[in-house]
Amino acid sequence: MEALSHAKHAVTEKAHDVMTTNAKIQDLQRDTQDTVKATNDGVGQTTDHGVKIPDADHWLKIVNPETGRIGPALLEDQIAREKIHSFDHERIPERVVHARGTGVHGYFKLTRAIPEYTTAGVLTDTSRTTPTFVRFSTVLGSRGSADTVRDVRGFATKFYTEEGNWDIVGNNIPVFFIQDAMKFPDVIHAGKPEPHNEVPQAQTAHNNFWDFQFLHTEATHMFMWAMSDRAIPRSYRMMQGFGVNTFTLTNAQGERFFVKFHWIPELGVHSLVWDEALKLAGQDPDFHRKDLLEAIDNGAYPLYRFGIQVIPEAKEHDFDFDILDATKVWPEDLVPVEIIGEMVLNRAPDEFFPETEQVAFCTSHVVPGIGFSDDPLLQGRNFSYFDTQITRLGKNWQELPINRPVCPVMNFNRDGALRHRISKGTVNYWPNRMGVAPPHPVAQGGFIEFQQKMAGIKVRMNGEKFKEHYNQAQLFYNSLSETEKLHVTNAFAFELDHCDDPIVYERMCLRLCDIDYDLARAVAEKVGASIPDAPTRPNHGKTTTRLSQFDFPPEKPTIKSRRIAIIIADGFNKASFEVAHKAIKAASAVPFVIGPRRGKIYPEGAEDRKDDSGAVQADHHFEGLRSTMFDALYIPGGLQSSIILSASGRAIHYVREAFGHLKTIGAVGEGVDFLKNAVILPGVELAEDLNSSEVKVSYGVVTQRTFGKDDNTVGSMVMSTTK
Ligand code: HDD
Repeated sequence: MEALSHAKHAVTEKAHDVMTTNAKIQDLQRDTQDTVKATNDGVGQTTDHGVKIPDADHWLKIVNPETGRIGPALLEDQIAREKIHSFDHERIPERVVHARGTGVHGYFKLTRAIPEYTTAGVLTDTSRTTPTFVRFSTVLGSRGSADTVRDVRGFATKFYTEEGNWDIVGNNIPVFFIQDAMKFPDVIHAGKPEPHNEVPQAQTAHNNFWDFQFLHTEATHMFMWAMSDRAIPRSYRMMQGFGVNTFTLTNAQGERFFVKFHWIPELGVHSLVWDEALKLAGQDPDFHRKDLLEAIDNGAYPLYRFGIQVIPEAKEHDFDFDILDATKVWPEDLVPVEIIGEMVLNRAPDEFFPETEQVAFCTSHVVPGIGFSDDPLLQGRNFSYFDTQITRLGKNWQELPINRPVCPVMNFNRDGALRHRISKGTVNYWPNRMGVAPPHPVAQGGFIEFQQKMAGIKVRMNGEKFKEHYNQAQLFYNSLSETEKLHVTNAFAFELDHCDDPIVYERMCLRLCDIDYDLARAVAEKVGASIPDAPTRPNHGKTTTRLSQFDFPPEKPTIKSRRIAIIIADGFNKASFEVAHKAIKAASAVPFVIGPRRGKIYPEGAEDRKDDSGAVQADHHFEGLRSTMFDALYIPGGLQSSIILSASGRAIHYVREAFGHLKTIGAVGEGVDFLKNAVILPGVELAEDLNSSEVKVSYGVVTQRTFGKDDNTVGSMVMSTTK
């Protein structure tokens, strides 16, 4: 995969640098050391204090000049010691949540100015290009865990605006498990590996997680999302992002609006199927990370529309839910999303640790014109993020290259471990006799808090409407397609099967009765739980739009950047190979040749392997890169090839597995015979029979992904909406 994807580079490195630079990239160049150039320029290795190193491989030792025997290593070797000291301290604490992640650079363009809502420059000046850095993550797994586990995905964006950094620290699911930040340690402890044996890794399928979910009823809406296909995305490029919490915008007239932030991928929302996700976790734990980098490498830059939902202050109480409750969505039929901008991700970091690992987000980082609401989850988050960065990165974490703003920074916060900045001058306090560094009046861009009228008594509670926990859980479930509902059922069945304490799975099935009785019955039947004869709470039956991911197809039908395996063996038909290969490339998808061996595969007429002029190089063999790594398969014609493939258990498994994962499979000529041999199931029929010159590669809307007439098309490659 690597070798091939590099061969596919759409842009040269130099052109790429010109195309993808921005104010933040230029800022980072100050600290970037080009080790490749350093070698070419004859700059060899030095110690950290700059002394040239004579030998980077051998510790200083005593040698017996007579026997030539090497004696003990000498502690005096300051060069070797420095290398080991540095290595011994390479690790910093991983993030307490969202430890596993990957980041990339990009930029944000405002397409519609919104001065009616806010004074923020980044949301009112359409001439600006604002640099961004985005880190995608899973929540529960440790830093080395797999990408495709069932989990919420983090979607954190740092905007380097002209007025300072603005962070939207969001997820790919619009709601959260808890309403009040004080519960965060509990929900995370319950989900992370259990305390006595540190098992399981990166899984919610265990007693403690589901024990907490039952007892903590406000989590109900969120766990329905976590059991849906949203928690196993096909790609970071194909999932939505949500700010989740309610923020505020304030305009020049001092009017305040409540706001929720949305990212919507141009490519649409797509997921893996569970079996695929499980297998990928072993076959390629870096699947999502590599997918993102491969797309950027190939110039298929991910693009997300930026949207806002806005509620004027006067309408705060017009809803049957509290708009400050992070366990609730603002249904889009009540509050439509207004698209006002877009973000393009177009550059991989130069080095993972200083950029992706050291990037540090804070919900409290907003710029003038954007503010907070009294959402009790957000209020606690505003404390927690800043605090955790101090443990992870030290007091001066905001000076790190990836975190520092592109606008001037001046204040009298000073000293502390690893201070980088050197401030000149004789004073480090305000006010000072020279008038150095005065605060900025609001008229000159100083940040202003909204002047909110407050009165009340101290209590430990939340608003009255926070007490309702089931309506939107039902709304979400009811709004899913039948396929998605089935996947939710299967997800619960998997998770609760991994809970061996009957209290846990029995209670959870009871809880499902509060949401949907059919769902509860189906899960209880599978996991051996008993449920009442009737629902404990009737399903209100309401639905809404844009909760099902079927409501988010690609903006334009496209298979750009999709990976398609062409399966061949010796004796394949060259014409039908080439027509598909060309069509796949023309559609900007990525073809991979998969054969019985990584090497030359000989076409019809050259099966004796003597003439290699028409041979095609296979990129991988069947066991090297499995069908799980691809979005679709194509099998060209060729009698001998078909016979070899039909006799190969591996090849048959390849096709069957892809079929089981609901992938599009195209075949022509004798390739169809192999396909029929591999997948003979009752009710399965080929959608179309084309000859090789008619091969089409396209995107179409496919709702039911079995191998029948209306779905997977043989001969033409049609990607489905949920894959
Ligand atoms: Fe959080 C990290 C998203 C609630 C405390 N959170 C973190 C990251 C994301 C989120 C995407 C990773 C950022 C990165 O890539 O570096 N968190 C959310 C969302 C929440 C949420 C969408 C609900 C709306 N978080 C939440 C609460 C608390 C925290 C209620 C604490 C009271 N989150 C943290 C943290 C982390 C974090 C401990 C760990 C690493 C970090 O902050 O930088 O402070």
